[in-house]
Amino acid sequence: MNRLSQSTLGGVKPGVTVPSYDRARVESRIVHLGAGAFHRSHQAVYTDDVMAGGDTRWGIVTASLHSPAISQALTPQDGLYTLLVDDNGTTRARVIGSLKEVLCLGESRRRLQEQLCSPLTEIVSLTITEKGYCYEPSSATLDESHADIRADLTAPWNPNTAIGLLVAAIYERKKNGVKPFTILSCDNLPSNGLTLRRVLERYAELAQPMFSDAQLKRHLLDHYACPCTMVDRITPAVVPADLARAEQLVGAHDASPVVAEPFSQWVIEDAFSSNRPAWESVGATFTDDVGAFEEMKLRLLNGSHSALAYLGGLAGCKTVAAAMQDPGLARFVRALMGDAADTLAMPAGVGLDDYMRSLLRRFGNVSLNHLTAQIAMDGSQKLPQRILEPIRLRLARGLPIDHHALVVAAWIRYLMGRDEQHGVLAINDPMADVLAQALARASTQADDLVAAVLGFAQVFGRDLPGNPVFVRSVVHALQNLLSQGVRATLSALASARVQ
Ligand code: CS2
Repeated sequence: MNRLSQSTLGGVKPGVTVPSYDRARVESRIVHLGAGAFHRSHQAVYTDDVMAGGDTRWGIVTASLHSPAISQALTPQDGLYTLLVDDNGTTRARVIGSLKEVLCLGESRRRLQEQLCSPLTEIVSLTITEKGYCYEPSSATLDESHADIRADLTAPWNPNTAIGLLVAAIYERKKNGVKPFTILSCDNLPSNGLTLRRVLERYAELAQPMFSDAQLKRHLLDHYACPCTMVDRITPAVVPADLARAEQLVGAHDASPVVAEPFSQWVIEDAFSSNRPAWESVGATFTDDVGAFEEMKLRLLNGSHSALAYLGGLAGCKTVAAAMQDPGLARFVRALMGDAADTLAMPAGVGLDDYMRSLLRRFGNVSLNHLTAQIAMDGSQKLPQRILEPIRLRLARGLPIDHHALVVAAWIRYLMGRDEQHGVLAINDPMADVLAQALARASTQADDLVAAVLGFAQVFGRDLPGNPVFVRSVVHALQNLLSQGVRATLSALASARVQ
Protein backbone atom coordinates (compact mmCIF):
# COMPACT_ATOMS: atom_id res chain seq x y z
CA MET A 1 0.00 0.00 0.00
CA ASN A 2 1.33 3.46 -0.94
CA ARG A 3 2.05 5.99 1.80
CA LEU A 4 -0.07 9.12 1.66
CA SER A 5 2.03 11.99 0.24
CA GLN A 6 1.91 14.72 -2.40
CA SER A 7 3.02 12.25 -5.07
CA THR A 8 0.38 9.62 -4.21
CA LEU A 9 -2.44 12.11 -3.66
CA GLY A 10 -3.78 11.56 -7.17
CA GLY A 11 -4.36 7.89 -6.37
CA VAL A 12 -6.65 8.24 -3.36
CA LYS A 13 -10.05 6.61 -3.61
CA PRO A 14 -12.89 8.50 -5.28
CA GLY A 15 -15.19 10.22 -2.81
CA VAL A 16 -12.34 11.29 -0.53
CA THR A 17 -11.99 15.10 -0.47
CA VAL A 18 -8.40 16.18 -1.15
CA PRO A 19 -6.78 19.65 -1.28
CA SER A 20 -8.06 21.27 -4.47
CA TYR A 21 -5.43 24.03 -4.43
CA ASP A 22 -1.85 23.95 -5.67
CA ARG A 23 0.10 23.12 -2.52
CA ALA A 24 3.38 24.13 -4.16
CA ARG A 25 2.14 27.73 -4.20
CA VAL A 26 1.13 27.79 -0.55
CA GLU A 27 2.99 30.36 1.55
CA SER A 28 3.59 29.85 5.27
CA ARG A 29 2.11 32.69 7.29
CA ILE A 30 0.95 30.79 10.37
CA VAL A 31 3.13 29.10 12.96
CA HIS A 32 1.29 26.72 15.25
CA LEU A 33 2.61 25.44 18.57
CA GLY A 34 1.13 22.10 19.68
CA ALA A 35 0.75 19.80 16.66
CA GLY A 36 -1.68 17.43 18.40
CA ALA A 37 -4.90 15.95 17.09
CA PHE A 38 -7.12 18.87 18.09
CA HIS A 39 -5.16 21.37 16.02
CA ARG A 40 -5.41 19.01 13.08
CA SER A 41 -9.18 18.43 13.44
CA HIS A 42 -9.96 22.11 13.93
CA GLN A 43 -7.83 25.14 12.96
CA ALA A 44 -5.94 23.24 10.25
CA VAL A 45 -9.28 22.25 8.68
CA TYR A 46 -10.67 25.82 8.65
CA THR A 47 -7.41 26.96 7.08
CA ASP A 48 -7.56 24.15 4.50
CA ASP A 49 -11.05 25.40 3.62
CA VAL A 50 -9.79 28.98 3.23
CA MET A 51 -7.05 27.82 0.88
CA ALA A 52 -9.54 25.68 -1.05
CA GLY A 53 -11.42 28.97 -1.54
CA GLY A 54 -8.38 30.35 -3.38
CA ASP A 55 -6.35 32.25 -0.77
CA THR A 56 -3.24 30.10 -0.49
CA ARG A 57 -1.22 32.51 1.66
CA TRP A 58 -1.99 30.67 4.88
CA GLY A 59 0.08 27.51 5.07
CA ILE A 60 0.92 26.40 8.60
CA VAL A 61 4.31 25.51 10.02
CA THR A 62 3.26 23.40 12.94
CA ALA A 63 5.47 22.20 15.77
CA SER A 64 5.18 19.88 18.69
CA LEU A 65 7.13 21.00 21.70
CA HIS A 66 7.75 17.57 23.17
CA SER A 67 7.33 14.43 21.09
CA PRO A 68 8.87 13.94 17.63
CA ALA A 69 6.14 11.38 16.76
CA ILE A 70 3.88 13.64 14.66
CA SER A 71 6.74 15.25 12.81
CA GLN A 72 8.21 11.82 12.06
CA ALA A 73 4.81 10.57 10.86
CA LEU A 74 3.83 13.57 8.74
CA THR A 75 7.09 14.80 7.24
CA PRO A 76 7.35 11.80 4.86
CA GLN A 77 3.69 12.52 3.97
CA ASP A 78 4.49 16.15 3.00
CA GLY A 79 2.29 17.26 5.91
CA LEU A 80 -0.79 15.51 4.49
CA TYR A 81 -3.05 13.56 6.81
CA THR A 82 -6.53 12.08 6.89
CA LEU A 83 -9.42 13.48 8.88
CA LEU A 84 -12.05 10.82 9.67
CA VAL A 85 -15.41 12.31 10.61
CA ASP A 86 -17.48 9.80 12.56
CA ASP A 87 -21.20 10.25 12.88
CA ASN A 88 -23.34 7.56 14.48
CA GLY A 89 -22.31 4.72 12.20
CA THR A 90 -20.99 6.57 9.13
CA THR A 91 -17.47 7.81 8.42
CA ARG A 92 -16.28 10.42 5.92
CA ALA A 93 -12.61 10.70 5.03
CA ARG A 94 -10.89 13.86 3.89
CA VAL A 95 -7.22 14.66 3.28
CA ILE A 96 -6.07 17.96 4.80
CA GLY A 97 -3.31 19.94 3.09
CA SER A 98 -2.77 23.07 5.19
CA LEU A 99 0.33 21.87 7.07
CA LYS A 100 3.37 23.02 5.12
CA GLU A 101 5.94 21.75 7.59
CA VAL A 102 5.67 19.61 10.69
CA LEU A 103 8.49 20.20 13.17
CA CYS A 104 9.52 19.05 16.60
CA LEU A 105 11.21 21.64 18.81
CA GLY A 106 13.85 19.19 20.06
CA GLU A 107 14.96 18.36 16.52
CA SER A 108 14.28 21.54 14.58
CA ARG A 109 14.71 24.35 17.07
CA ARG A 110 16.54 26.56 14.66
CA ARG A 111 13.96 26.17 11.88
CA LEU A 112 11.09 26.82 14.30
CA GLN A 113 12.70 29.93 15.80
CA GLU A 114 13.54 31.18 12.32
CA GLN A 115 9.90 30.85 11.24
CA LEU A 116 8.70 32.55 14.43
CA CYS A 117 10.95 35.50 13.57
CA SER A 118 10.12 35.56 9.85
CA PRO A 119 8.51 38.76 8.48
CA LEU A 120 6.05 36.47 6.65
CA THR A 121 4.60 35.09 9.91
CA GLU A 122 1.32 36.86 10.71
CA ILE A 123 -0.16 34.53 13.33
CA VAL A 124 1.20 32.21 15.98
CA SER A 125 -1.58 29.96 17.22
CA LEU A 126 -1.44 27.56 20.14
CA THR A 127 -3.04 24.31 21.27
CA ILE A 128 -0.71 23.37 24.08
CA THR A 129 -3.40 22.23 26.58
CA GLU A 130 -4.06 23.98 29.85
CA LYS A 131 -0.80 22.90 31.42
CA GLY A 132 1.27 24.28 28.54
CA TYR A 133 0.57 27.82 29.77
CA CYS A 134 2.64 27.15 32.93
CA TYR A 135 0.15 29.14 34.95
CA GLU A 136 -1.56 28.79 38.26
CA PRO A 137 -5.14 27.79 37.41
CA SER A 138 -6.80 29.44 40.42
CA SER A 139 -5.26 32.88 39.78
CA ALA A 140 -4.58 32.55 36.03
CA THR A 141 -1.11 34.06 36.50
CA LEU A 142 2.33 32.75 35.53
CA ASP A 143 3.55 29.99 37.84
CA GLU A 144 6.96 31.44 38.57
CA SER A 145 8.01 28.33 40.45
CA HIS A 146 7.32 26.11 37.39
CA ALA A 147 10.50 24.15 36.65
CA ASP A 148 10.27 24.74 32.88
CA ILE A 149 9.72 28.48 33.32
CA ARG A 150 12.66 28.73 35.70
CA ALA A 151 14.82 26.86 33.22
CA ASP A 152 13.73 29.13 30.34
CA LEU A 153 14.43 32.24 32.39
CA THR A 154 18.05 31.21 32.91
CA ALA A 155 18.61 31.13 29.11
CA PRO A 156 15.61 32.87 27.53
CA TRP A 157 17.10 32.84 24.01
CA ASN A 158 17.02 29.03 24.09
CA PRO A 159 13.53 28.34 25.46
CA ASN A 160 11.56 25.12 25.68
CA THR A 161 8.13 26.39 26.75
CA ALA A 162 5.63 27.99 24.39
CA ILE A 163 5.73 31.09 26.60
CA GLY A 164 9.51 31.30 26.32
CA LEU A 165 9.43 30.72 22.55
CA LEU A 166 6.92 33.51 22.04
CA VAL A 167 8.83 36.05 24.13
CA ALA A 168 12.16 35.14 22.50
CA ALA A 169 10.54 35.64 19.08
CA ILE A 170 9.03 38.97 20.12
CA TYR A 171 12.46 40.11 21.32
CA GLU A 172 14.09 39.12 18.01
CA ARG A 173 11.37 40.74 15.92
CA LYS A 174 11.62 43.94 17.92
CA LYS A 175 15.40 43.98 17.53
CA ASN A 176 15.13 43.45 13.77
CA GLY A 177 12.23 45.86 13.26
CA VAL A 178 9.88 43.08 12.14
CA LYS A 179 6.16 43.74 12.46
CA PRO A 180 4.18 41.96 15.19
CA PHE A 181 2.17 38.80 14.75
CA THR A 182 -1.11 37.92 16.44
CA ILE A 183 -0.94 35.33 19.21
CA LEU A 184 -3.99 33.09 19.05
CA SER A 185 -4.69 30.79 21.97
CA CYS A 186 -6.96 27.89 20.98
CA ASP A 187 -7.11 26.11 24.33
CA ASN A 188 -9.97 25.65 26.79
CA LEU A 189 -8.81 28.30 29.25
CA PRO A 190 -11.09 30.97 30.64
CA SER A 191 -10.51 34.20 28.66
CA ASN A 192 -7.71 32.35 26.93
CA GLY A 193 -6.27 35.38 25.12
CA LEU A 194 -6.25 37.53 28.25
CA THR A 195 -4.74 34.75 30.33
CA LEU A 196 -2.03 34.18 27.76
CA ARG A 197 -1.29 37.90 27.61
CA ARG A 198 -1.00 38.08 31.41
CA VAL A 199 1.37 35.09 31.48
CA LEU A 200 3.47 36.50 28.63
CA GLU A 201 3.60 39.92 30.26
CA ARG A 202 5.01 38.58 33.50
CA TYR A 203 7.45 36.29 31.75
CA ALA A 204 8.67 39.18 29.57
CA GLU A 205 9.11 41.30 32.68
CA LEU A 206 11.27 38.61 34.26
CA ALA A 207 13.19 37.91 31.04
CA GLN A 208 13.92 41.45 29.87
CA PRO A 209 17.03 41.98 32.03
CA MET A 210 18.51 38.85 30.47
CA PHE A 211 17.79 40.25 27.01
CA SER A 212 19.11 43.65 28.12
CA ASP A 213 15.95 45.22 26.78
CA ALA A 214 14.01 47.21 29.34
CA GLN A 215 11.22 47.91 26.82
CA LEU A 216 10.41 44.31 25.92
CA LYS A 217 7.35 43.94 28.11
CA ARG A 218 6.00 47.33 27.03
CA HIS A 219 6.56 46.45 23.37
CA LEU A 220 4.70 43.17 23.78
CA LEU A 221 1.77 44.87 25.47
CA ASP A 222 1.59 47.71 22.96
CA HIS A 223 1.94 45.73 19.74
CA TYR A 224 1.03 42.05 20.10
CA ALA A 225 -2.68 41.22 20.14
CA CYS A 226 -3.89 38.08 21.93
CA PRO A 227 -7.53 37.65 20.86
CA CYS A 228 -9.73 35.32 22.87
CA THR A 229 -11.24 32.32 21.12
CA MET A 230 -13.73 29.58 21.78
CA VAL A 231 -12.81 26.34 20.05
CA ASP A 232 -14.97 23.25 19.88
CA ARG A 233 -14.70 19.89 18.19
CA ILE A 234 -14.67 16.57 20.03
CA THR A 235 -11.49 14.82 18.96
CA PRO A 236 -10.89 11.39 20.49
CA ALA A 237 -7.33 10.09 20.66
CA VAL A 238 -6.48 7.89 17.68
CA VAL A 239 -6.19 4.13 18.17
CA PRO A 240 -4.54 1.58 15.83
CA ALA A 241 -7.94 0.59 14.37
CA ASP A 242 -8.32 4.18 13.10
CA LEU A 243 -5.13 3.80 11.01
CA ALA A 244 -6.65 0.71 9.40
CA ARG A 245 -9.94 2.56 8.76
CA ALA A 246 -8.15 5.54 7.21
CA GLU A 247 -6.08 3.26 4.98
CA GLN A 248 -9.15 1.41 3.82
CA LEU A 249 -11.15 4.55 3.06
CA VAL A 250 -8.34 6.57 1.46
CA GLY A 251 -6.47 3.76 -0.27
CA ALA A 252 -3.09 4.94 1.06
CA HIS A 253 -1.28 4.37 4.33
CA ASP A 254 -1.43 7.31 6.74
CA ALA A 255 0.78 7.02 9.83
CA SER A 256 -1.13 9.72 11.73
CA PRO A 257 -4.79 10.31 10.85
CA VAL A 258 -7.15 12.19 13.18
CA VAL A 259 -10.72 11.38 14.14
CA ALA A 260 -13.43 13.89 15.02
CA GLU A 261 -17.16 14.42 15.30
CA PRO A 262 -19.03 16.29 12.52
CA PHE A 263 -19.69 19.36 14.72
CA SER A 264 -17.12 22.14 14.72
CA GLN A 265 -17.25 25.67 16.09
CA TRP A 266 -14.74 28.49 16.29
CA VAL A 267 -15.55 31.89 17.77
CA ILE A 268 -12.76 34.44 17.57
CA GLU A 269 -12.37 37.91 19.00
CA ASP A 270 -11.94 40.31 16.11
CA ALA A 271 -8.81 41.98 17.47
CA PHE A 272 -5.77 41.04 15.39
CA SER A 273 -2.49 42.92 15.22
CA SER A 274 -1.77 41.44 11.79
CA ASN A 275 -3.41 40.15 8.63
CA ARG A 276 -5.44 36.98 8.97
CA PRO A 277 -7.23 34.40 6.83
CA ALA A 278 -10.92 34.99 6.15
CA TRP A 279 -11.87 32.16 8.48
CA GLU A 280 -15.37 33.69 8.65
CA SER A 281 -15.86 32.65 5.03
CA VAL A 282 -15.60 28.99 6.09
CA GLY A 283 -17.77 28.95 9.20
CA ALA A 284 -15.84 30.72 11.98
CA THR A 285 -17.57 33.53 13.86
CA PHE A 286 -15.78 36.81 14.56
CA THR A 287 -17.19 38.82 17.44
CA ASP A 288 -16.25 41.46 20.00
CA ASP A 289 -17.49 39.32 22.86
CA VAL A 290 -16.09 35.81 22.97
CA GLY A 291 -16.49 35.61 26.75
CA ALA A 292 -20.12 34.48 26.68
CA PHE A 293 -19.29 31.69 24.19
CA GLU A 294 -16.26 30.58 26.19
CA GLU A 295 -18.13 30.39 29.48
CA MET A 296 -21.04 28.58 27.89
CA LYS A 297 -18.75 25.99 26.36
CA LEU A 298 -16.44 25.55 29.36
CA ARG A 299 -19.27 25.16 31.86
CA LEU A 300 -21.81 23.23 29.78
CA LEU A 301 -19.68 21.08 27.49
CA ASN A 302 -16.37 20.72 29.29
CA GLY A 303 -17.92 20.67 32.78
CA SER A 304 -20.23 17.83 31.71
CA HIS A 305 -17.31 16.05 30.08
CA SER A 306 -15.33 16.13 33.32
CA ALA A 307 -18.37 14.86 35.23
CA LEU A 308 -18.80 11.97 32.79
CA ALA A 309 -15.07 11.25 32.90
CA TYR A 310 -14.81 10.92 36.69
CA LEU A 311 -18.24 9.53 37.56
CA GLY A 312 -18.40 7.39 34.42
CA GLY A 313 -14.81 6.24 34.76
CA LEU A 314 -15.39 5.17 38.38
CA ALA A 315 -18.57 3.32 37.37
CA GLY A 316 -16.64 1.40 34.69
CA CYS A 317 -17.77 3.34 31.56
CA LYS A 318 -14.85 3.50 29.16
CA THR A 319 -16.33 6.04 26.76
CA VAL A 320 -18.52 9.13 26.93
CA ALA A 321 -21.17 7.44 24.77
CA ALA A 322 -21.23 4.43 27.14
CA ALA A 323 -21.60 6.75 30.13
CA MET A 324 -24.49 8.52 28.38
CA GLN A 325 -26.27 5.20 28.01
CA ASP A 326 -26.43 4.92 31.79
CA PRO A 327 -29.76 6.59 32.69
CA GLY A 328 -28.47 7.84 36.05
CA LEU A 329 -25.40 9.48 34.52
CA ALA A 330 -27.37 10.98 31.63
CA ARG A 331 -29.92 12.43 34.07
CA PHE A 332 -27.11 13.80 36.24
CA VAL A 333 -25.44 15.50 33.30
CA ARG A 334 -28.71 17.20 32.37
CA ALA A 335 -29.12 18.41 35.95
CA LEU A 336 -25.50 19.60 36.12
CA MET A 337 -25.97 21.56 32.90
CA GLY A 338 -29.12 23.12 34.35
CA ASP A 339 -27.16 24.30 37.38
CA ALA A 340 -24.27 25.56 35.25
CA ALA A 341 -26.74 27.41 33.03
CA ASP A 342 -27.87 29.50 36.02
CA THR A 343 -24.37 31.02 36.07
CA LEU A 344 -24.32 31.97 32.38
CA ALA A 345 -25.34 34.86 30.22
CA MET A 346 -25.92 32.99 26.97
CA PRO A 347 -24.44 34.58 23.85
CA ALA A 348 -26.89 36.55 21.75
CA GLY A 349 -28.65 34.28 19.30
CA VAL A 350 -27.85 31.01 21.08
CA GLY A 351 -30.76 29.25 22.76
CA LEU A 352 -29.93 27.41 25.98
CA ASP A 353 -32.25 24.48 25.31
CA ASP A 354 -30.98 24.01 21.76
CA TYR A 355 -27.38 24.17 22.91
CA MET A 356 -27.92 21.65 25.70
CA ARG A 357 -29.85 19.32 23.39
CA SER A 358 -27.07 19.43 20.84
CA LEU A 359 -24.48 18.65 23.53
CA LEU A 360 -26.46 15.61 24.69
CA ARG A 361 -26.69 14.42 21.08
CA ARG A 362 -22.95 14.92 20.56
CA PHE A 363 -22.07 13.09 23.78
CA GLY A 364 -24.28 10.20 22.66
CA ASN A 365 -22.45 9.74 19.31
CA VAL A 366 -21.77 6.00 19.49
CA SER A 367 -19.24 6.07 16.65
CA LEU A 368 -16.81 8.13 18.70
CA ASN A 369 -14.42 6.17 20.85
CA HIS A 370 -13.98 9.12 23.20
CA LEU A 371 -12.40 7.64 26.30
CA THR A 372 -13.37 8.88 29.74
CA ALA A 373 -9.69 8.36 30.64
CA GLN A 374 -8.67 10.93 27.98
CA ILE A 375 -10.93 13.61 29.48
CA ALA A 376 -9.96 12.65 33.05
CA MET A 377 -6.38 13.78 32.36
CA ASP A 378 -5.12 17.01 33.95
CA GLY A 379 -8.07 17.52 36.28
CA SER A 380 -6.06 19.98 38.38
CA GLN A 381 -5.85 22.24 35.32
CA LYS A 382 -9.43 21.75 34.14
CA LEU A 383 -11.68 21.77 37.20
CA PRO A 384 -11.16 25.44 38.16
CA GLN A 385 -12.84 26.86 35.04
CA ARG A 386 -15.24 23.98 34.42
CA ILE A 387 -16.57 23.22 37.90
CA LEU A 388 -15.16 25.54 40.59
CA GLU A 389 -16.13 28.79 38.88
CA PRO A 390 -19.82 27.79 38.62
CA ILE A 391 -19.63 26.69 42.27
CA ARG A 392 -18.36 30.15 43.29
CA LEU A 393 -21.10 31.86 41.32
CA ARG A 394 -23.83 29.63 42.75
CA LEU A 395 -22.52 30.06 46.30
CA ALA A 396 -22.57 33.82 45.88
CA ARG A 397 -26.26 33.59 44.98
CA GLY A 398 -27.12 31.13 47.74
CA LEU A 399 -27.98 28.39 45.22
CA PRO A 400 -27.42 24.68 45.94
CA ILE A 401 -24.08 23.31 44.74
CA ASP A 402 -24.60 19.59 45.31
CA HIS A 403 -24.27 18.58 41.64
CA HIS A 404 -21.03 20.44 41.09
CA ALA A 405 -19.68 19.37 44.50
CA LEU A 406 -20.24 15.75 43.46
CA VAL A 407 -17.94 16.27 40.47
CA VAL A 408 -15.20 17.59 42.79
CA ALA A 409 -15.72 14.56 45.05
CA ALA A 410 -15.63 12.23 42.04
CA TRP A 411 -12.28 13.73 41.00
CA ILE A 412 -10.89 13.09 44.49
CA ARG A 413 -12.29 9.55 44.45
CA TYR A 414 -10.79 9.04 40.96
CA LEU A 415 -7.40 10.23 42.21
CA MET A 416 -7.44 7.25 44.57
CA GLY A 417 -6.57 5.28 41.43
CA ARG A 418 -9.12 2.43 41.40
CA ASP A 419 -12.56 2.21 39.80
CA GLU A 420 -15.51 0.51 41.45
CA GLN A 421 -14.50 -2.83 39.96
CA HIS A 422 -10.98 -2.35 41.42
CA GLY A 423 -9.52 -1.72 37.96
CA VAL A 424 -6.55 0.65 37.82
CA LEU A 425 -7.27 4.26 36.85
CA ALA A 426 -4.12 5.90 35.49
CA ILE A 427 -3.64 9.40 36.94
CA ASN A 428 -2.22 11.66 34.32
CA ASP A 429 -1.84 15.17 35.72
CA PRO A 430 1.06 17.59 36.23
CA MET A 431 0.15 17.52 39.93
CA ALA A 432 -0.25 13.72 40.09
CA ASP A 433 2.69 13.19 42.44
CA VAL A 434 1.85 15.87 44.98
CA LEU A 435 -1.82 14.91 44.94
CA ALA A 436 -0.96 11.23 45.48
CA GLN A 437 1.37 12.13 48.36
CA ALA A 438 -1.28 14.28 50.01
CA LEU A 439 -3.90 11.55 49.68
CA ALA A 440 -1.50 8.90 50.99
CA ARG A 441 -0.90 10.98 54.14
CA ALA A 442 -4.65 11.31 54.80
CA SER A 443 -6.78 8.72 56.59
CA THR A 444 -9.46 6.91 54.59
CA GLN A 445 -12.16 9.21 56.02
CA ALA A 446 -13.87 11.47 53.50
CA ASP A 447 -13.22 14.67 55.47
CA ASP A 448 -9.52 13.90 55.68
CA LEU A 449 -9.26 13.06 51.98
CA VAL A 450 -11.10 16.24 51.03
CA ALA A 451 -8.92 18.38 53.31
CA ALA A 452 -5.79 16.86 51.74
CA VAL A 453 -6.81 17.86 48.22
CA LEU A 454 -8.38 21.21 49.12
CA GLY A 455 -5.01 22.24 50.53
CA PHE A 456 -3.81 23.01 46.99
CA ALA A 457 -4.53 26.71 46.64
CA GLN A 458 -3.30 26.73 43.03
CA VAL A 459 -6.44 24.69 42.21
CA PHE A 460 -9.02 25.76 44.82
CA GLY A 461 -7.83 29.27 45.66
CA ARG A 462 -8.04 30.42 49.25
CA ASP A 463 -11.77 31.11 49.26
CA LEU A 464 -13.30 27.68 48.60
CA PRO A 465 -11.35 25.69 51.22
CA GLY A 466 -12.52 28.25 53.79
CA ASN A 467 -16.17 28.05 52.74
CA PRO A 468 -18.06 25.67 55.05
CA VAL A 469 -20.90 25.05 52.57
CA PHE A 470 -18.42 24.02 49.91
CA VAL A 471 -16.35 21.81 52.20
CA ARG A 472 -19.44 20.15 53.70
CA SER A 473 -20.93 19.46 50.27
CA VAL A 474 -17.77 17.86 48.91
CA VAL A 475 -17.25 15.77 52.05
CA HIS A 476 -20.86 14.60 51.96
CA ALA A 477 -20.60 13.66 48.28
CA LEU A 478 -17.34 11.80 48.81
CA GLN A 479 -18.78 9.92 51.78
CA ASN A 480 -21.62 8.75 49.54
CA LEU A 481 -19.30 7.76 46.70
CA LEU A 482 -17.10 5.79 49.10
CA SER A 483 -19.91 4.03 50.92
CA GLN A 484 -22.52 3.52 48.17
CA GLY A 485 -20.76 3.97 44.83
CA VAL A 486 -21.60 6.17 41.87
CA ARG A 487 -24.98 4.80 40.82
CA ALA A 488 -26.60 4.83 44.28
CA THR A 489 -25.17 8.29 44.94
CA LEU A 490 -26.69 9.59 41.72
CA SER A 491 -30.11 8.18 42.42
CA ALA A 492 -30.11 9.53 45.99
CA LEU A 493 -29.13 12.96 44.64
CA ALA A 494 -31.85 12.88 41.98
CA SER A 495 -34.58 12.10 44.51
CA ALA A 496 -33.24 14.69 46.97
CA ARG A 497 -33.47 17.45 44.35
CA VAL A 498 -37.00 16.38 43.32
CA GLN A 499 -38.30 16.80 46.89
C1 CS2 B 1 -12.50 17.49 26.74
C2 CS2 B 1 -12.21 18.44 25.60
O1 CS2 B 1 -10.51 16.28 27.10
C3 CS2 B 1 -11.27 17.13 27.55
O2 CS2 B 1 -11.07 17.66 28.63
O3 CS2 B 1 -13.49 18.05 27.56
O4 CS2 B 1 -11.06 18.11 24.93
C4 CS2 B 1 -13.40 18.52 24.62
O5 CS2 B 1 -13.57 17.31 23.93
C5 CS2 B 1 -13.19 19.64 23.64
O6 CS2 B 1 -13.03 20.83 24.33
C6 CS2 B 1 -14.38 19.72 22.69
O7 CS2 B 1 -14.28 20.87 21.95
